[in-house]
Amino acid sequence: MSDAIRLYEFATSPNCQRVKVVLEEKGLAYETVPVDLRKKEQKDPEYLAMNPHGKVPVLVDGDTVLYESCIINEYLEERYPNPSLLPADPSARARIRILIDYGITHTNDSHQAIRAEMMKPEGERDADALAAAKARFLEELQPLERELEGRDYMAGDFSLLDAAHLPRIMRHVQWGVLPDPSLPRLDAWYQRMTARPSVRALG
Ligand SMILES: N[C@@H](CCC(=O)N[C@@H](CS)C(=O)NCC(=O)O)C(=O)O
Repeated sequence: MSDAIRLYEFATSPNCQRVKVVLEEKGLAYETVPVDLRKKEQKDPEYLAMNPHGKVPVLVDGDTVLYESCIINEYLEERYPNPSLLPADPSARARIRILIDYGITHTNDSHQAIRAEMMKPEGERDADALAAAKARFLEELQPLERELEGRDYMAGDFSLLDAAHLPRIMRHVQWGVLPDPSLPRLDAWYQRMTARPSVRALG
């Protein structure tokens, strides 16, 4: 195997896409190693030796073996600071981390409830449960909508914050949950994001 950065991924995994966007934005040379989640390859002993949680992604950079997508992205930012995807000011960085945590952690229950319904065949979905989860999810996106007031990206310039949120938002666009009239700035942001080469590279 070459010395290039390796990303162990399942191509449609949002957690992998989050890292891929950052690798692309930074113009880093990397190769992807497919891990077939359907075959449970993420639970193979050799894979568990890299990530004891048995999940994708894993990033290997020389002797460094990392898991957890947001932590991988922080590593990439520190190891390869140009172009920078975090502002210099520690307060602004902390604010970005709060919003990353908010978007991923605090919208997770409603996201998972929508996902659970969308994974069912259409005729078997619980319409009431789906509607309730959608309403909650849309409401929980309002803080991100507010961040976008007068801004092209969530922290002004494109940052790890946008990369963190893109994959989940993308899923909800595919499911028809988004766009929603209550979140017009988020829709404009999404259009901007999907025009970026790093996002187009996701395929
Ligand atoms: N917090 C982890 C979550 C990773 C995760 O849940 N990955 C999913 C795919 S999106 C996975 O590997 N699922 C397979 C499994 O849990 O067995 C991260 O951000 O990297």
